[in-house]
Amino acid sequence: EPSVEEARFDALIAADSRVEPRDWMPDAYRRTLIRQISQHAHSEIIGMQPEGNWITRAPSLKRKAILMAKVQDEAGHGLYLYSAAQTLGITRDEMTDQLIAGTAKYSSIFNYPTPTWADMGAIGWLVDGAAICNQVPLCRASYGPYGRAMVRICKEESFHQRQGFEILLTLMQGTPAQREMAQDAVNRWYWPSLMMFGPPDDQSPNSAQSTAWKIKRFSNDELRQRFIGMLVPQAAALRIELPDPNLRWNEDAQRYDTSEIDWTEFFEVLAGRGPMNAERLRARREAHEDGAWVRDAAAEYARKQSLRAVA
Ligand code: FAQ
Repeated sequence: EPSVEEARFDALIAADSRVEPRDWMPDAYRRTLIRQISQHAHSEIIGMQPEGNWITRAPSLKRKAILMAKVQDEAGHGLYLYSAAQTLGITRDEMTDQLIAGTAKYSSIFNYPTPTWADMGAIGWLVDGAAICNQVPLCRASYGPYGRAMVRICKEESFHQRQGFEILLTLMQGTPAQREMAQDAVNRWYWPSLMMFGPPDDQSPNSAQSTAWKIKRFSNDELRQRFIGMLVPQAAALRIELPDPNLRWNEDAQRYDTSEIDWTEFFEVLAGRGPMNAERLRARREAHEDGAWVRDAAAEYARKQSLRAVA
């Protein structure tokens, strides 16, 4: 026999209504949301690094201004998401400590290097493209603060994806060396971008419960398929090749056939052994330490303001 609160929670979920911070919720629902939202926030913050790497070397003033705006948007996304997670009872400090200590997960995709300018195009097109496919359904996630944060984030991701596409388009209309650079970047980012959707459905321990709670609306493999379907015509427009010789539409199965994803690589990256994991954490720790004086100054300012309020 469920308690009155539990029955009310179940009814909210069944009615496709929103759960709000002050509503009663099962502990496991709260924990799952803290896990997913904090991982998502960390991804945005760590995700500033691969592109931040090119701000000083963008090929024109206009490209530099666009890239700076994009990287700032990512910081903003991280902040909305940390705020959404805080409504569930975890503090920003706790989340930061977990990230700095290396115990928190963040998206596998940000553990790959960005050796060329074309990587800025491939990240926008593929990484932001995958982020949109995954996050549009999250706008309807059952937890109110998360779903609402997603609405604005998705609008900004759409702009990010267009700017990536446009970088690649410009390169593909350039010299043979520029076309080669664009193709090489897509070759390197394509498979990791497919891994962003998470493990295959039969190896996804959280999916069943998160779907029942209407946090997830589609499975990892369904969203991966939807993403491939979005890429195929765009790749044709770019005249760029997706690096999978077995990629073709299967009319009978009504899905794309693909080569096998290298899940060993995915799990290696999750275990901290991707090409850039150590460097990403090192840079994050250093930035946190370098920012200590800002936090101290802000705390001191708040202390003085509160004294003034009393006086
Ligand atoms: N990387 O049972 P499931 C962006 C973990 S977009 C690392 O299927 P779930 C925008 C998973 O956490 C990127 N870990 O898990 C941007 C779980 O581990 P746990 C961020 C992964 O949660 C663009 C375990 O594997 N987006 O930042 C990954 O039901 C450009 C088992 O997996 C989001 O976070 C992975 N790829 O489904 C920024 C979206 N995949 O926690 C800058 C929100 C799975 O049990 C530049 N998150 N794992 O220890 C989600 O939609 C879900 O959490 C999934 C995973 C779909 C990622």
